[in-house]
Amino acid sequence: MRWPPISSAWSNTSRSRCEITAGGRETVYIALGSNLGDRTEHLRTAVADLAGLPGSAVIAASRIEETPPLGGLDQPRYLNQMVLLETSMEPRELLRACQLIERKAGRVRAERWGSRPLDLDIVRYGRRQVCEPDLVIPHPQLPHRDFWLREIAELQPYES
Ligand code: A4P
Ligand code: MG
Repeated sequence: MRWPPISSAWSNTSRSRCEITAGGRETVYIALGSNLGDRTEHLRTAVADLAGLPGSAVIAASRIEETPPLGGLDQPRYLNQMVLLETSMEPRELLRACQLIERKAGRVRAERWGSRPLDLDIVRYGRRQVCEPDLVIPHPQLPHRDFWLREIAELQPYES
């Protein structure tokens, strides 16, 4: 698939998407979603938690946008956001860390695509492709989620 143009705000830097950066770090897109509780606070805390992961830094973030729930379930609207993380964590290690951050936000896994205080999806991990029962990268929903593509196009440099 073709990627949307990189945001001009950080295309001037030496970084480009999906490259392996200095120190063996990779650039990773992580999608955040929340439709239960204090949605803004869940996203804010999650970005801070991602920034605090070992060997990791949040480089860019999109604005937060409200989206109608996908999946045909009767549930509240979502707040969604995309972040670009630079990390030396391996994909599976990063998945485990994301699941811990979800749990900290009070996430209990119930029905698929059900309401949740926090959902973290690894959308892309460098150029890596992973196809395992519990981890698929790039995320299979990427081509179907307009708001993810829009948020990737709108990434702005992140300052904590
Ligand atoms: N898993 C596999 N690949 C990945 C990956 N790349 N990133 C596995 C993260 N997890 C991955 O996920 C189920 C399993 O997917 C995990 O155990 C992990 O090993 P989950 O988060 O427990 O369940 P889920 O989120 O309900 O399912 P899934 O398939 O991840 O759905 P999505 O794509 O996360 O969609 N509507 C709006 N407007 N905005 C949303 O953000 N999100 C969903 C959930 C539904 N509707 C939405 C939104
Ligand atoms: Mg998910």
